[in-house]
Order: sequence, then C-alpha cells, then structure tokens
Amino acid sequence: NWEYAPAPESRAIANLKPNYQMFVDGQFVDGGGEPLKSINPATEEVLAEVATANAEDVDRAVKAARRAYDKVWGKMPGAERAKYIFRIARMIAERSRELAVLESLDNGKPIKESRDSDVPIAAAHFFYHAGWADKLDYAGYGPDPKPLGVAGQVIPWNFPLLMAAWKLAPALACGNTVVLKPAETTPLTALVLAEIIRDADLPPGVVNILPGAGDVGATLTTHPGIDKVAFTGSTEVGKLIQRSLAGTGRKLTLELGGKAANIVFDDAPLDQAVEGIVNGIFFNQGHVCCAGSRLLVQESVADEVLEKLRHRVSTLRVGDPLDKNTDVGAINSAEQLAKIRELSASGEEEGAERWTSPCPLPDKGFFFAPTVFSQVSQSMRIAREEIFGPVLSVLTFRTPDEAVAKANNTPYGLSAGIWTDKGSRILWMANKMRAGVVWANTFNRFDPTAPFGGYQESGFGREGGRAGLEAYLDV
Ligand code: TXE
Repeated sequence: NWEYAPAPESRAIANLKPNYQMFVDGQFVDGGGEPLKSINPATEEVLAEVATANAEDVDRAVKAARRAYDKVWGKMPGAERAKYIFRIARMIAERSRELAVLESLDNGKPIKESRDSDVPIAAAHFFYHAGWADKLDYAGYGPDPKPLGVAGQVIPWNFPLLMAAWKLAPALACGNTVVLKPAETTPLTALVLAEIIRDADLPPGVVNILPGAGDVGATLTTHPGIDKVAFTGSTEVGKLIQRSLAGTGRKLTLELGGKAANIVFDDAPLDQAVEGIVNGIFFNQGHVCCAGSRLLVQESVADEVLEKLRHRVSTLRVGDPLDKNTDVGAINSAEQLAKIRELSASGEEEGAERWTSPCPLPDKGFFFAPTVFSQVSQSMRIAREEIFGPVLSVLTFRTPDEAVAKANNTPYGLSAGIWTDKGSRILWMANKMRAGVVWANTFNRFDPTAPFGGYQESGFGREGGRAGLEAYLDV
C-alpha cells in the first residue's frame, strides 16, 4: 500500500478557492443553509466550503427564473439565445484544463476521463444545442414550438459538469430558464459553470445554481413555481419525485439507475470485446448509470473471455486521479464505498466466485479494487441490483434467445451492449432488447446528437438529439 497526495500545483490549475457561493439572479451569494464541505475522495481532505440553499433561497431563485423567463429569455429570438449558448460552449473549452482538474479533485475520476470525456462532451452539448435554438421549427413538433417556462433540475455526482450540461443546454436552447441543484458531494464544477454563465453575460436569473442536499432538491422539485422537473439520480429518489408531482400536471423527465447487459457472442473479436467489457464497467469507477455491469458471455467462449478479462483487469492502474496513467480513480464517497462493499459481500455469501485485481491501493481515500464475479446466477443481488462501482457480474448463455431473456430480466432498461461479427444478429438483438441505448461492438459512447434515456425503472424522457428537445417544449 502507498500514500497518495495530490501535486500542490493541481489546486492552482483547478483555481480552487476555499469558499464557493451559490448563484442566484446573476449574483454569487451566501446561502441560508448550513455550508457543506466538499471533500477530495482520493485523500479524504476538505477541498472547499460551499454555500447551500434553504427554502427561501429556492423561492428566490425560482422567482428570479420566472422574471427572467417572462421578461427576457422566453421571448428572445432563438438566434439571440444561440449566441449566448455558443459562448458558454466556447468558454467551457477555453477553461477545459481547469475544469478537468477540478472535476477529478472533487469527484475522484481519472484525469484522462475528465479531460477526454466529461469536459469535451459538456462543451459539445452546448455547441450542439446552440445550433438548435433558432431551428426549433424543424424539430418536428409543429411550427414555432413554445418553451415550458421554469425548469427545476436535480443532478447526481457521477458526471457533475456533464450532467449540468445535459440538463442546461437543451433547456436554454428551447427558451426555458433554470434552477439547478448539483449533488452535495460534487458541487464545484457546476459553480465554475455558473461563473462561465455570468461571464457569458446571460441575463440575470436565466440560470440559477443552488447547492444543497436532498432536502433542497425536494423543495425545488415541488416548488409551485416550477413548470418542468428533470432529475438524474437513484431510482428510489426518482420514484419519490414522481409521487410528489402526481396530480400537479407538471412535466417530468427521469433518468435513473440501470443494470446493463454487455453480451458477448462466440463470433465476436474477443480482444476488442474485452476492451469493451473493461470500459463498460471500470470507466468512471463504474459510477455510470449505463455501466455494463452484467457480462453475458456465450458459454463456448466463457473460459477464454474470463481469462483474457482477468489478465487485462490486472493491468489497470488504480489510484491518483490526477495521474494521466490512472485507469480507475477514487470512489466518490464513503457511503458509496460502503454500498459497493456490502453488495460485493452479498455476492460471496450467495455463492458467486470473487476475483479481485491484485493492484495496490492507496492507504487513504475511498478506493475499491476492480472486482469480477463469476458463477453468478440471475437471482443473486449482484445480478439484480445496481452496484454503481467497479464490480462486474459474469453470467453465461447458450443461444441468442437466452441472451435476450437474461438481458431483459431486470426492472431497469437503460442500455445494453452486443459483441458479434454478425450484423443481422445485432439488428435482431437490438430490436428485442428493452433498453434505451444499444451499443454494438462498442460501449459507453456518448454524443449530443444521440438521444439517451431509459425504459421501465430506468426512467422516461430522452436527453440529447432531436428527441431530447421534446422534454423542454410545449409540443
Ligand atoms: O443518489 P440520489 P445517491 C444510484 C446509484 C447509487 C445510488 C445512491 O446506484 O449508489 O443511486 O446514490 C438529490 N428530492 N445513482 O444517494 O440520492 C441529491 O441531493 C429531490 C444512479 O447519491 O438519488 C442529488 O443531487 N432530490 C444515478 C441527486 O438527487 C433529491 C446517479 C441524486 O442523489 C432527493 C446517482 C429528494 N427527495 C446515483 N433526495 C444515475 N442514474 O446515474 C436526494 N436528492
């Protein structure tokens, strides 16, 4: 074991400040709630103290968003809105290094992921949606579609900046104003985004960003001044929100948990598939709603795939999120680490075979070694519940029909992966799969032009692509 400390210059690159305020009506202000401490999950040290909102702050922010909607943003020509959104996109790109380092400090994810995925895809979302702002007539929902009004948005901690971009960009492009609550363990990049939004000269109140815990989220999503709620997070909280909005007639989109099947047929290029399996479950420490957390491998190649997989996983470097060579960073919080440990223990208790990567882990910080369970049956908790960590459950199948049945044997339905050399099988499988996204011979590919979202308990509504605009328009 070893001790890890982030390089001192990383704080300077991230422009880390000791205190962060919240963003309401165009101003950075203190909040009425108890300030929260955002910690570096790789060292367990406090990174910064962050203002949080109370109920009055939420009310003030919703009113500011309403004024901004009525007076400016809701009636602004799309071409004008587009200029602001393009500006935000460019400014994210300009500050990408700072944002990537800050994201890795606050979230624990490897810098190569925040640098190559989170930040560029966040900028891409603003670029893409800026392009829609003056073309909504062509979105396919009839001429001159109207925005909904004020959106209340709550996001999770696994992709803090990217989730903020997924939520804000379409809302703004369609002419809505927003009050957004980032997750309590990862508020920092959303507050830098607030700075960018201020510096891009967005009219005050168009975007408001209020850190806080679940109680602030509940106050926001049930506030009577909100016209539309968008939530990404746990299925449990998604259901609570859905119940709390019943009968209000308010629009809601939910992007919740998943338990995706990554299906490998015996005719697949196996080395490539192994890379896809590794990416599918160990990307972002497995804190991914669409993670390929169930590997379904055809029986005839199961032993070969498992052997290749263990060999490959043994080479993954776990540790310092700011090291460019790190593959798996820190688990985001002590709570999440406890959940991963508990579910992994249940896998052993229920009789699955546990294999753990021999990689050395740092002494301090929330780390969990990449883990692969074989001999998994469908009834085990590790095959049914979302672990949201670097833990893969391996099951086998013989026929394509059996693969489909097992893949669909889940209350979720966010994503799936298929690895095969047969194009016809890809199309056949994709049609049978109850999953919002089906990847073929790749995994975890994201693009703002492609709609993303779930079936069943993974939620409803789509984000990205033309379909994603519907969530923010009166269609
Ligand atoms: O999620 P929560 P948690 C899954 C994953 C993880 C589990 C728990 O399996 O282990 O959920 O994570 C806000 N009204 N996912 O507890 O609580 C909260 O402050 C309104 C999958 O972190 O759902 C945060 O901003 N908002 C998922 C956000 O909801 C409330 C991503 C998400 O937190 C609220 C995250 C309430 N009553 C976790 N209670 C995915 N789909 O990607 C909490 N919040």
